[in-house]
Amino acid sequence: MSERTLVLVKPDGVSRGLVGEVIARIERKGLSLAALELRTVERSVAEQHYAEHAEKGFFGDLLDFITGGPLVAIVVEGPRAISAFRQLAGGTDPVDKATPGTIRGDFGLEVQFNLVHGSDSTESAEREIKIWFPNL
Ligand code: RTP
Ligand code: MG
Repeated sequence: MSERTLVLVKPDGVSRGLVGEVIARIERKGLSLAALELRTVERSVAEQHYAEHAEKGFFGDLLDFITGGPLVAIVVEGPRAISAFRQLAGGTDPVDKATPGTIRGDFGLEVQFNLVHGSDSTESAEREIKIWFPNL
């Protein structure tokens, strides 16, 4: 059964020229792209997207970072797409959690600059796709 997940190549991934690398890994895994857009988002969109972290100490920094430059928002589709992309991304901390062979493990050093986002559940995916692609 096919499902959809919301992927972001965060501003650090875009500025480092890793958009093609991330998309290649998604495609090589066998997943497909259902929508894709390069955009710079307003704070309100980032606040909605990361609402679950509103009380965290890093929330302000996270919003500054996500709104600080263009990012690429992608709807990725395929069998178990949500878990499959989380596996490609690797753990949140690129050094302590993500292993080599994952996007974060191969290209990241700091938890804030961890290159990609992927929805963490079917509920999150549905909620996030509505925020980023309301017409899909
Ligand atoms: P994401 O939502 O971006 O896919 O990442 P995730 O599920 O692996 O991690 P999550 O716990 O949802 O955290 C969201 C993002 O917040 C930033 N973060 N900074 N400074 C810090 O301690 C800290 N902790 C988290 C990261 O960019 C993380 O991806
Ligand atoms: Mg998350």
